[in-house]
Amino acid sequence: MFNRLFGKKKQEDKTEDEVKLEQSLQKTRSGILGRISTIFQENQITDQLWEELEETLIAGDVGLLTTEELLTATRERVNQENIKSANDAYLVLKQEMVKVLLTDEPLHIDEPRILTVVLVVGVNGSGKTTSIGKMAYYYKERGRKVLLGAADTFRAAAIDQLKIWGDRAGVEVIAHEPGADPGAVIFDAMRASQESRKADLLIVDTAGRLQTKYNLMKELEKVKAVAGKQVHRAA
Ligand SMILES: Nc1nc2c(ncn2[C@@H]2O[C@H](COP(=O)(O)OP(=O)(O)OP(=O)(O)O)[C@@H](O)[C@H]2O)c(=O)[nH]1
Ligand SMILES: [Mg+2]
Repeated sequence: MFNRLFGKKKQEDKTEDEVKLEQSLQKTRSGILGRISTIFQENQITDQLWEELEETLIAGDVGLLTTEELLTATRERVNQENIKSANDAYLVLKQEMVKVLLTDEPLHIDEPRILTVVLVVGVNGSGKTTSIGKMAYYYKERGRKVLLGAADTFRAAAIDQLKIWGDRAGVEVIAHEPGADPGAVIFDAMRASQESRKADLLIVDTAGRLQTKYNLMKELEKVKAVAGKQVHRAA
């Protein structure tokens, strides 16, 4: 489709809209999932495909161990299930990726009257704040006393974004100023949950980060430690 739309036209003959669309498609194709999809579109199931996949996963910060796990599991299934088409192999890879993301450990969230803290972490733009808004509404509707903690003090407007979700769900947000120490925010949010607000579910928003950013990961450890000191369980 990409080639059909753009391949035959010279760059200077393209309209402004066509150039914009082409640029957006390039962006998708250059992301890790786009690159993986291209590998499976352009190759048969050969050693070269697996090598390119390995390089792409590692270059995309998936991590050595997880890359090896994914490759081994996908290749084994492709062999065992006698899969011949690269497209089917791609579906197997996707299933194996989902398995890596799923965890066997359930969230211990359904124990009323015990303060449960959910620390929401993840890479930038992965839907943390939106999910917190949905969770706040879901649990409030089910009778929990929910409080939100705005520990994403890094991104401008993150606090306001969480407050909008808090208003929608009808739950209070404990926040400091932008740039404040996230550890201090969670400390106050914990205290408010246990004392003045008597909440039984505290959901804490954090700034998005890649797992490769050492200092930001250290900061999360500290935030988790602050929470862990004061509660029965921090998830
Ligand atoms: N289609 C779809 N879009 C979503 C979903 N969840 C979040 N989004 C959108 O994804 C974008 C990022 O969502 P956020 O909730 O701000 O993500 P975040 O992880 O808090 O982002 P950072 O705080 O910047 O790391 C927003 O435009 C959301 O509307 C979802 O389940 N489906
Ligand atoms: Mg956010």
